[in-house]
Amino acid sequence: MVATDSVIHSSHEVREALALGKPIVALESTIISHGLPRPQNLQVAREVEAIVRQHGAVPATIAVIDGLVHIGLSDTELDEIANRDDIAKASSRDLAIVVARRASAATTVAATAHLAVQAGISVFATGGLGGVHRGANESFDESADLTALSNLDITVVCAGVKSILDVGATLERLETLAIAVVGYRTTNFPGFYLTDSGFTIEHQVDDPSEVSAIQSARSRLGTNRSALIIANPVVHEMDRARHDEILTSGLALAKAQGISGKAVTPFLLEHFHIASHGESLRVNIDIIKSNSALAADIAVAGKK
Ligand code: PSU
Ligand code: MN
Repeated sequence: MVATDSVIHSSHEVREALALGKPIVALESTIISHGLPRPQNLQVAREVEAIVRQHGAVPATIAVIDGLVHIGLSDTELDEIANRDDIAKASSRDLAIVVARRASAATTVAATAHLAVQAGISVFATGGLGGVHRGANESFDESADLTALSNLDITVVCAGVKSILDVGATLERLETLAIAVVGYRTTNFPGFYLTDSGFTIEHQVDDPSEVSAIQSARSRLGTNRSALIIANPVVHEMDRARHDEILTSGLALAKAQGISGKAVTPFLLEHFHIASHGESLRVNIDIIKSNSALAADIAVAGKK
C-alpha cells in the first residue's frame, strides 16, 4: 500500500522516511482549518511539526490541496490550509469528490487516518476524536471517525473524545466497533478540555514501549484491523464550571441556529473559544502539542 499514484503526493521527506524506516507521525488538518482561529492555527501547525521533529520523528500533516492529496506539507502549504478561504472539511467519504473536482480540503480524523494507512504511516496525533453527539438518539449524529477507525490499523493519540459529545455513548460505540482504548498513565478517560470525563476505562500504559508491545501483539493476533487509541489527558484542564456553562449555552445556540452535520463540531469549538475568552483555545493547543509529542515518542519506540 505505497502511495505513489497520481492523486496522492508524499513529500520528499516523508518518502525518504518511509524508505529508510524512520518514525513518522501523521497529523490532521481539520484542526488547523476549522478547529482553531487565525492566526494561532498556522502558528500551532508549525509548532506541532517542530515538536514531532524534536521528539525524533518526521511530521506528515495531511490535506487535499487543489485536487492532490498531500502527505507531508511544506510551509507554504501549511499556510494555505490555515489561511485560504476555500478549504472544505473532508471526511473519508468526501475525499474522492474533492480530488475529482480539483478542490481543497482539510482532512478529519477519519480521512487522515485512512490516508495515513494508505501511505504506510501507523501513528497519528489529533486533539479529540469525534464521536456520538448528545441527542444522537434523535439526530443520528455520530462522527464518521468511529466507523473509519473500526477499519484501520493505526495508533491514534488523542485527549479522549470531545467533551461536547455524549462520552458514555461514544465509549460504548468504541467497544462495539472493536476499537481498543488505553489510557496514558491513567484509567480516567480524558474529556478533551477536561482531564477526566468522569468515565473509567480498563487499560492503562505508562510508557511508549508498552504501546509498542501492544502494537506487535495486535499484529500477531490479527486484532489490528481496527485502531488502537491512546487517550492522553491534558495536564491543565479548563475551569469545569465554566466549561459546563459554555457547553450548555453552545448546545442551545447550535439548536436555535439549526446547525447540523459537519458544521456542528466547528461551531461548538468556536463558541468555546469565544465564550471562554481564549481559555479553551489555550487548552486545545496544549492538547495537540502534548499528543504530538507522545505520538512521536510512540513512533520512535515502535522502531526499536
Ligand atoms: N480535535 C481538535 N479539533 C478539531 C478536531 C479534532 O482538537 O477540530 C476535528 C477532527 O478532524 C475530527 C473532527 O475528526 O473534529 C470531528 O468532526 P465531526 O464531529 O463532524 O466528525
Ligand atoms: Mn457529525
